[in-house]
Amino acid sequence: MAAQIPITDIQGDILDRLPKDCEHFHCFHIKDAEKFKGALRGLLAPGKGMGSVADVKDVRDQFSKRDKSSERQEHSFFNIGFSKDGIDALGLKHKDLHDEHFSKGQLADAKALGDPMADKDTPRWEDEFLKAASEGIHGIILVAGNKQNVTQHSAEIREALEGTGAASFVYFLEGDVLPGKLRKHEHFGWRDGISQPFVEGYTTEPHQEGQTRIQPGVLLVGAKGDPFQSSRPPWAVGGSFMVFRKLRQFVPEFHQFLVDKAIKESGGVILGPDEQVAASKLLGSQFFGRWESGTPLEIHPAQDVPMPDSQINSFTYTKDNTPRCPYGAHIRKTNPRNNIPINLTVKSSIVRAGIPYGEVVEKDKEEDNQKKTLKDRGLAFVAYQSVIKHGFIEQQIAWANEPEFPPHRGKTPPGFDAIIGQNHGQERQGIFGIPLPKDFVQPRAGEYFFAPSIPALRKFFSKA
Ligand code: N7H
Repeated sequence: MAAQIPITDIQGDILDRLPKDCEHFHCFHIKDAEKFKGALRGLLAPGKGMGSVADVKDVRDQFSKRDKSSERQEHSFFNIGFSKDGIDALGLKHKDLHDEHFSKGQLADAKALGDPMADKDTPRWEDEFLKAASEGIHGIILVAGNKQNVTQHSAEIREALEGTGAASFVYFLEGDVLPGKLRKHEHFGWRDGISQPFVEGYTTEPHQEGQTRIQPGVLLVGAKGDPFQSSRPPWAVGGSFMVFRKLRQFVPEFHQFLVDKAIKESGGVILGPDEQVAASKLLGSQFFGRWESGTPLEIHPAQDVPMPDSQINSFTYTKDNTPRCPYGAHIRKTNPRNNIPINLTVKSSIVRAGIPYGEVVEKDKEEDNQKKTLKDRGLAFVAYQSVIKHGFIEQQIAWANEPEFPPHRGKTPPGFDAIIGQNHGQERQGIFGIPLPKDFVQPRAGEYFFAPSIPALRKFFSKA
């Protein structure tokens, strides 16, 4: 039996997410493989900020012990992943990973993912990213932590790679946690990043009843539970596939849609302003399966009763004709828990490590008044898994985009996932058969990367 991969060897974003107030995503193109390997070896030296799972744990332990009145501790870590072309550019063979989606790349998958298309082969992604993709995206560097440190750390890393002629930087995205009361929430206003799988041998917080319990090989290539454990090349062991997607959110339109719908669903009864807010919040929460505070509808279906984090993930689904949490709610679609045989839920689990990007919609300012998105904002979505087909692809195509999923009781099918379900930009039905006139989330960029273990980065991806 393979020994457990030590936490000092695994890149930190994969299991427990790099601690982040701010995160820079730098996509790069390798110009000179030998120079790149030399520069990367330098970046892997102690003190240069490569963050392992062990480093993340230390920072989190310090956070929890610190005097709450003091400033947040300054830190910054970086992690790195390679695309199929990047792996080949360094003299390894991406085909040895035996991952069909990684070998295709995300651009080629966009149509099957349901993305709106500009023509038969090209998704309606942003020009800047499509241009970078045509030049060749070989990898991504994530720099995460406290904003000031991230800015400085990013500049040092860019200098080490660009200044030496090893690589050029072809695409950049900055994510920032939302300010003030919206911290821990995403742009629609709902709390995010609550539910992650419980990883045997790694997760240190107590297991919550109902939380999906997985073997490490669902996330880590070559670890116990990886379905292709025996056929992975040595340079891949301890790594993970990272799905990166820039998902634009249409916030004023989403909120207006909820208000309009709530008024319509009231059956002609005139609602006062407070009732409108309450009705639209209920409907929005039914779309997510959680209230804005994160409380699951399965536990509190009628009102938002904030719960401690230690209990917020502790539930399974009842399979009734009139369920407490709609079958088509985002969290029931993407983690159906006991709604399907548990081995299937386990197999398709992912760790999500995204961060919002763009400014919040300000109340009573232009976008809020016009109920129209004028600025680019959304989620820099990041997910880790050992087999892309089992994780992200299953969740997006077979679950979110499949109106009959999950198995349900009652006459109305679950519908498309109202948050991320896609039908090439065409109208589709969400929960309760409600027609969704617009995609409130639209993909703008994306690629698949492989984030190797830290020893593999030293031995196979870099040299002195
Ligand atoms: Fe989703 N959101 O911030 O509004 N997501 N998600 N997601 N998502 C979840 O449980 C959101 C996206 C999953 O274990 C919550 O942490 C937004 C994609 C999974 O019970 C909220 C976008 C995929 C879960 C959001 C987006 C997933 C989950 C509830 C796009 C996969 C855990 C908080 C802009 C293909 C479910 C929480 C569980 C939860 C939001 C995208 C997957 C609020 C805005 C593309 C597995």
